Amino acid sequence: MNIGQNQIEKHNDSLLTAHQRKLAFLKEDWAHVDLEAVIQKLVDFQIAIPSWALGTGGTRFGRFAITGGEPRTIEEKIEDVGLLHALNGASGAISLHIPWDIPQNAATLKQLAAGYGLKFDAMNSNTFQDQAGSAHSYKFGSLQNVNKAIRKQAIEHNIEVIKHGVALGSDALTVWLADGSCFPGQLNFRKAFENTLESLQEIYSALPDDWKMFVEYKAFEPNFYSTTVGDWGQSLLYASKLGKKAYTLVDLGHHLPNANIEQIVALLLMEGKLGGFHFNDSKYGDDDLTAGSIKPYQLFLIFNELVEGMDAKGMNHAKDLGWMIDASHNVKDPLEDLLQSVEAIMIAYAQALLVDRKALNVAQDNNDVAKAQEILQHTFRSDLRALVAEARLRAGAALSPIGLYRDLDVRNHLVNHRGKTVATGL
Ligand code: PSV
Ligand code: MN
Ligand code: MN
Repeated sequence: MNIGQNQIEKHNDSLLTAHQRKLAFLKEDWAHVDLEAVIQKLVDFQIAIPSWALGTGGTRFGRFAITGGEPRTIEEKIEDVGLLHALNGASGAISLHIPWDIPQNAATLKQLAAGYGLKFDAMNSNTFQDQAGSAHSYKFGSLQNVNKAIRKQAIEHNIEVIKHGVALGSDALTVWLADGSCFPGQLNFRKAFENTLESLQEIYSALPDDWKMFVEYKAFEPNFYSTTVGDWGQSLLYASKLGKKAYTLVDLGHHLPNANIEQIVALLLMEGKLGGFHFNDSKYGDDDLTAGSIKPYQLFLIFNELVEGMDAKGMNHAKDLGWMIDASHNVKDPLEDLLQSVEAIMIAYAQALLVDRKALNVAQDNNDVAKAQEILQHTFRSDLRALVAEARLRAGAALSPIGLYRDLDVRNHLVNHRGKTVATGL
């Protein structure tokens, strides 16, 4: 299904007067700020959609698929991200997970994606599940495994993923390892680290010069005693030892409860070792809920550090880090959920762009704690949705992406076309 420009224009016309009223109010309220520059930054900002989030998620207790129409092939996954991008103008990339996705004809896929204005974002490898027909099992880890042949299989898989990525025009590999142990004594931590580092070094040496490697960390699950890339310190250690193409990837759901993620982000950025994000939200663990649905203030505080740190280093907000969603949805239409995540991320970014940074610096230098808090909460509590909507309007997208998605009955079109299919993946 394609959403036509005329359908978007008709939708926008019906909402334009109300939108302009809200925007005019914001322009008056923020007259002292260059709002045009802020809107342009919002237009430029793109958030990659993971191919595995386009189908209904589940838990180990079961999966309740939506009414159907889930993508059956990579082509249909690209089509879904194309729909999202047409609706919000901010989802201009897809992130693939191998072998959940098997990109057979890269040139055709590239062409298809380009037709929707999409690029291929970071490629993800999978050494956390055994695949049918593979020689070795990852039951006791992949890159850390005590068995060299198993490590080799995992290394080769990652190199294969890089090759797929090169053919598709991607420029990053995300390595997330389930490696770790479930019981004390199971693993020699030092040897596990050394094996993992050695394996990562082999993968790193297969990385093209203009590629990045993102080392994703996670505190727990599926291993529940130790994880071999368990926190940002361990990820940073691997990334530093690997070299300048290796970075830490922060998945918001991968921390122990109440971790100060914004501080982690600030320090990684300071060290030039922050690679990118997997956005999601959580109440308890790696819940993979809609970004901003539980802790929107945390999301804003993270973006506040990002804007501050990236500006201090003269970095390009849109290009210099990897922005990805990593979410799952057990009870919502995945496409609606993804639209909500992108909206929440854009709002947090807009809020961070509007923080009165000079005043904040002065408050910090004077130890004026109350003032510093006032400054942050002033933008956090400002309703900036019209700014984000204006960015969408200028990008040729919809003022209300979910509104248009529902008005056009997109899900039913997909069901009619694809049937009651359930996507592959988690
Ligand atoms: C692991 O929990 C993770 O966050 C990694 O990024 C995986 O690749 C992804 O989820 C798979 O769902
Ligand atoms: Mn992740
Ligand atoms: Mn995760």
